[in-house]
Amino acid sequence: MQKDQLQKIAEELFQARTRAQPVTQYSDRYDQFSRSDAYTIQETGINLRLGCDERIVGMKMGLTSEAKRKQMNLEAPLYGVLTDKMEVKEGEEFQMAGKIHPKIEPEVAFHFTSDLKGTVTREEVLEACDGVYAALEILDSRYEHFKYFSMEDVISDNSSSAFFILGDKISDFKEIDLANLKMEMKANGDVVQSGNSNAISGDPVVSVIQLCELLAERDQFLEAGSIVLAGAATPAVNLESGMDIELTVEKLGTINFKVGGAVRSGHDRF
Ligand code: 0L1
Ligand code: MG
Repeated sequence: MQKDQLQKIAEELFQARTRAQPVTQYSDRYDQFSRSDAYTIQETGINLRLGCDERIVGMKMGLTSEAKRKQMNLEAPLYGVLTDKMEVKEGEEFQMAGKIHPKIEPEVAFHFTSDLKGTVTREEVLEACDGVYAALEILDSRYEHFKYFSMEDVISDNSSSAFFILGDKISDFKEIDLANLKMEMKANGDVVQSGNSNAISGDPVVSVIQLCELLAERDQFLEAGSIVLAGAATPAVNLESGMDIELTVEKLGTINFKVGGAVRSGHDRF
């Protein structure tokens, strides 16, 4: 794809997000749309956000569970970028107004104090990490009907990343088996999803290893200071105004938050 086409798509997706007006999928409109083009669009879109006073705070891995890949009919893990404006603090009310069709999913997250570059081992990931969290990711695709035709569509759209919420930082995690934690998400007191952290790439640490490999393919690395959302253990659930969401991850704790406001009318929910 030409450089100006990549820039145009990044700008359209940026506006789709800020105006809460979804766009149609690009892989249907452009013949030559490579994975590398898609990550370049993602980076261009993040640069647009940095120009609006946002700051990169970390990365997300997505499509790390078979259930999620099936739900979205996509074939491989991908990554996106997190900025400071995407963080919703626990206890804050999340507003549906200005969002398109948000969904929520239960995750595990890490915080790193050293760089991680290229092929890294499980031990190196744990050595670089100073804390683990129960986490929630709020996805909000900028595409109509929350539908894609390809991985390239999703990657260009920062892998549907919209917001995230972290629980308490658990610094004493070395004795915890991160690959076998029960996870349960409730909405208004009812269990809406339950799973195990082993659904996240078999082990959330493996998801970080995969992220480092994907970054290395673009001559990039995971920087010290980053938060990483390792991926969801279950399919995502549509968010509705008035919901009280609660996530409990065994040994990592519980997160609660409330959903307020109204979603823009006229958008289809997936
Ligand atoms: O797993 C995820 O974080 C989602 C990545 C993109 C696919 C989707 O929009 O659900
Ligand atoms: Mg996710």
